[in-house]
Amino acid sequence: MTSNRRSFLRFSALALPFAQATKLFGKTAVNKPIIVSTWDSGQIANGAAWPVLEKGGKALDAVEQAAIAIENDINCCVGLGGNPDRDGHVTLDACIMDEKANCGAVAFLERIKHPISVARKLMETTPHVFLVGEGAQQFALANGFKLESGKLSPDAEKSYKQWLKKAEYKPVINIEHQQSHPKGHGPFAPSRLEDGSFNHDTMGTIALDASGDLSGMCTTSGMGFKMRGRVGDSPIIGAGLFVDNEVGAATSSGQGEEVIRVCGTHLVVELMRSGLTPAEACKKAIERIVKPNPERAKTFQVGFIAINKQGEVGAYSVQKGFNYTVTEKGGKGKVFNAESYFS
Ligand code: SD4
Repeated sequence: MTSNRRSFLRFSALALPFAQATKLFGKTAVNKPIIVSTWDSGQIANGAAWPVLEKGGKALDAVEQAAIAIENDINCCVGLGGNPDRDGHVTLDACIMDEKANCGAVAFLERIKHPISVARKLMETTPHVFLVGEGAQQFALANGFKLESGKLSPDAEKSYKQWLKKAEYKPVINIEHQQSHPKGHGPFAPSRLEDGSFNHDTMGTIALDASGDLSGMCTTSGMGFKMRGRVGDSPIIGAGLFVDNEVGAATSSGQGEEVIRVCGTHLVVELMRSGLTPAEACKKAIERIVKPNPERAKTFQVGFIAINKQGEVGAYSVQKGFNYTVTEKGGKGKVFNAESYFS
């Protein structure tokens, strides 16, 4: 269910924190458990995670369940059903972080269905934080993850064929001439897809559990038709996801390069540490992204969502159209439109 914009504005996260902590007998009541995911497809993620939180389970387990559910779903932008890179391969990026600053990440991972669980395995069984490409795949196989076929989903295959035609990109053939091609190293991942929508729908989820602990995850197939080997913000701790159990958590979706440039989610959490509400922190971080080149910022989308230790939620994006799903008491996910820099 999508809330209409006007009714949302009355409860605008900027005017009033969405899940405002209430004062009870002089004490601030913490709004928990609560889970927030990017986009309205966050309904799928939150729906799978809520049973964990509802039973008093850990935020870490809840966010992993959120990721698994969306990685199982066939959609443009998460999991093996997502759009491929420009050479026709789906490559997955994901990361996870818990309340003790433990974290794990994988990037450029091929033919493994649940990158989030590989990231968690890495976090829990090795001293490392980040594995990429072939090494990440080897680690997954060594830990019992199955090697999938590598076949594109029917939707992704269709979109890829259309994109190939339009971009006039000839994968593999003559790849050695790419540098002298008029397009240089391009074509690059388009900001927008054929239907005009922005080229992303990454799933980021952050949760506060009944014990008051925070965790988060971010999982994506990255920008469709990206250059082979390109990695965005999603698997990078501090860019696509950051959790600090003393302060709050944040995650992002959108054009990853812009988030990496400002260490986006780390910035959001540090702004909350300095006293800003989640909504104010997301807004300030978006302003930092826009500021160096407001004209260029008109061409891309970035959205942040954040939660603090009180269970207050906020979001903000560069362009309108970014929404997010909040699930709390009662377990029914509600979708909200984020305020944006450009209207
Ligand atoms: C990236 N942030 O790779 C991701 C894009 C996205 O669905 O949102 N993908 O830059």
